[in-house]
Amino acid sequence: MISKDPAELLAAARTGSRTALARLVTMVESGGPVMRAAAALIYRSEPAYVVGITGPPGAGKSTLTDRLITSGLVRGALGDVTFDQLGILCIDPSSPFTGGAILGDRIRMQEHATNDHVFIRSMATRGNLGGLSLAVPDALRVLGASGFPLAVVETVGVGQMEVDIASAADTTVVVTNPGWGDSMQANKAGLLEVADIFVINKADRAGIRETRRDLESMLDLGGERAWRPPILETTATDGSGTEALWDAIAEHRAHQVTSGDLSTRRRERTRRELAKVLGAQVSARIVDLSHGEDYEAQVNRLLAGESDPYSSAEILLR
Ligand SMILES: Nc1nc2c(ncn2[C@@H]2O[C@H](COP(=O)(O)OP(=O)(O)O)[C@@H](O)[C@H]2O)c(=O)[nH]1
Ligand SMILES: [Mg+2]
Repeated sequence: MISKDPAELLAAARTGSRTALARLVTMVESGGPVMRAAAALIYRSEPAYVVGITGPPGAGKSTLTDRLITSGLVRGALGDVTFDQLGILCIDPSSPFTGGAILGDRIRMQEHATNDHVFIRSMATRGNLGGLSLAVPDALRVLGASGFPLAVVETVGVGQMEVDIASAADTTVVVTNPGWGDSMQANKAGLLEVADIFVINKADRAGIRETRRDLESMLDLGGERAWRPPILETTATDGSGTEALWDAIAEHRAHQVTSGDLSTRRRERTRRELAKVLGAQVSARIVDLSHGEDYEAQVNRLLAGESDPYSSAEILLR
C-alpha cells in the first residue's frame, strides 16, 4: 500500500519511487488540504531549473522534447547543472503523452516513459487553465523536491493563460515553424515576450529564411537588451539542431546566473504566484462569506435602501 502522507511520499520519491512521485503530483493537481500539506514540504527544497518548450499546436514541441530527453541524458549536464534523471511535464492536449498524436510518436514516448531516468507526467487542462497556472508551479516544485535538478515543461502557447504557464520556466524555448508569421499573428507579442530562445523547427521545409527575417525584425523592435534571444533551426524528426539547442539553453542559464537575472526573475515569479494563491484564497473566502447570515443581512439592507454595495462590502470585509 502506498502512503497518503506527503512526508512519507516525498521521502519515497527522493529514493526513486515513481509511484510516490506520481501520487504527489496528483495531490498538488487536485488541490485542497492534502495539497497544502504537500506544499509545506516541497517549497522548502531547492527548485529544479525549468526549461519551458512552448509554441502553437503541431509545431513539433513533443518531437523536440523527445530529442532533448535523449541527448540530455547522454550529456548529463546543462552547464553547471548535472543530472542523471529528467522530469517532464506536458500541458498540451495534443501531446503524444496525453494520447493525441500519431502512433509512432506515442511508441517513442513510451520508451522514455519506461526509462528509469525519465519521469513523464501530463497534466490535464480540464478546461481550467486558471487552476493549472497554480498546479504547474507546484508540480515543478514536487520534481525539485524529489531530486530532479532539471525539469522540462511542454505547453501550447496559444493564449495569454498558456503564456502565463510558460512563464513558470527559467528558460523558455518558443518553437515556431517556417511560415509561422501568418498563422500566429494574434499571439506573436505574447510569445515574443516570453521567448529566451527561438527555434524554427521543421527546418526541412521551405520558408526558413523569411521566418528568420520576420523574427529578427521583431526582435529589433524590442531594442537593445542584455540577452537577445538566439534563433535556432531544428528538424526534430531527424534530431538535427538538438545539440545546438542544448548549448543555447546552457548559455542562457549561464547568462542568467552571472547577470543576476535568474534571481530577479524567480523573485518576480514568486510575487506573481503568491498573488495568484492569495487571489484564489480570497475568492474562496468570499464564497464562504456569501453563504453566511451577515451577507444576507447586508442584502436585506440593500433591498430596503438602507445601504449601498460599497458600504456593505466594506462592512463585510471588516
Ligand atoms: N517535417 C517535419 N515534421 C516534423 C518535425 N518535427 C515534428 N514534425 C511532425 O509534426 C507533427 C506534430 O509534432 P508534435 O511534436 O506532436 O507537435 P506539438 O503539437 O508541437 O507537440 C508530427 O507529425 C511530427 O512528426 C520536423 O522537424 N520536420
Ligand atoms: Mg505536443
